Amino acid sequence: MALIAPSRRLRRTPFSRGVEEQGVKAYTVYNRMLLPTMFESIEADYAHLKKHVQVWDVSCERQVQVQGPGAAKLLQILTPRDLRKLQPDRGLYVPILNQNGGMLNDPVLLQVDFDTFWISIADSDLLLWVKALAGACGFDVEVTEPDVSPLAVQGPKAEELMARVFGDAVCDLRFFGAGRFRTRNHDYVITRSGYSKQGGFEIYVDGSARGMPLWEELFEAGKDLKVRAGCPNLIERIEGGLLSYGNDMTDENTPFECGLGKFVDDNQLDHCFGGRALKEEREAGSVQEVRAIEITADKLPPCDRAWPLHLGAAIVGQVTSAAMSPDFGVGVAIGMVSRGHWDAGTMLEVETPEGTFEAKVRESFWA
Ligand code: THG
Repeated sequence: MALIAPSRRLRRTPFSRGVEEQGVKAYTVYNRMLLPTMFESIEADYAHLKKHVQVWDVSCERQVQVQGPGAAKLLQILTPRDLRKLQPDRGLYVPILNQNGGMLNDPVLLQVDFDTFWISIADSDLLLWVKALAGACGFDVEVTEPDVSPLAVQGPKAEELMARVFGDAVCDLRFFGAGRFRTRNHDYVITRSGYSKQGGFEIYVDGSARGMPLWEELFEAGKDLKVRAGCPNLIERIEGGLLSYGNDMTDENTPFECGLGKFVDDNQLDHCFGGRALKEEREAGSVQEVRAIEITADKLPPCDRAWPLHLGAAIVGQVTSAAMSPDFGVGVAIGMVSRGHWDAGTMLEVETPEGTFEAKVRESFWA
């Protein structure tokens, strides 16, 4: 593929210099910002992530800050998840829906102060939607994009590295737990979360000027742990069933179709965007659902368009992300499959630009 031309529109991050010093080989664009996708190779990055610890520049997970007396009320109409579960010491994964119940984003929500919240967004312009809603409905809030850039520390040795920099107490965080931890005279919001299944943390770096010093501190502390710069890994996240907004779901899909029904609370459906559509879908059942798909192939092209799933002449779904898995020895994929064809074990065929392959619907890749 041709290069993507750098420009001011394609925002650099507080860590871009460090990422480039460590030899980033490919970037994608996410929220109009640079997101590394490869250092050594996707396969080598994958093997390292599963064994050691990596530091990821995920600044592109921009924060939509909602602050003010009306913040909690505004947030509750944005999502069908019951936000009474939200507390300063715990983040929540929250679907955000349009009027039809279509997914607008699938962010992580944090309460960083009494009336201050950060929505850590996936790749869609949620800032505009929240600003417009707040303004049009007269909520007493300010909606901004603060100078906050998440830095993820992921992999089996993430605890060891984080404890060295932030102290042992950081290891007491539970999954999606949040707290403030100090290094070099500054308290950072840190959560036990991140876009991998290898375990790890996310540091919300407030203030771009703190970026490179913290980056260097982490690499200095982790030398003997073989710490490397890394990034969300295509193979690992497909194996782990982590969905990618814009790839595996769009505003054409509901949270039920995306397997995110456990983040929909029925008692919220009268009060949030998309609630009515979700009630109807609960009654009628979904017409398609996201599934893990195993592909029998030796080689797969990049999945940069939807690949139709066939059962004979009929199209019964599409594959939306795919890669060859070194550990499983097959192609691993995520797709949407029509009702009647989504049971684990169902055999289909997937049509890629480089050939048609056998595709098997699976419960997941780890169970
Ligand atoms: N961290 C932060 N912000 C983010 C992401 C992140 N913004 C963009 C994107 N990732 C949002 N999407 C996801 C998708 C999955 C998860 C988090 C964010 C995730 N899911 C858990 C899982 O599937 O195992 C389940 C979460 C739960 O059970 O509550 O972690 O990664 N800051």
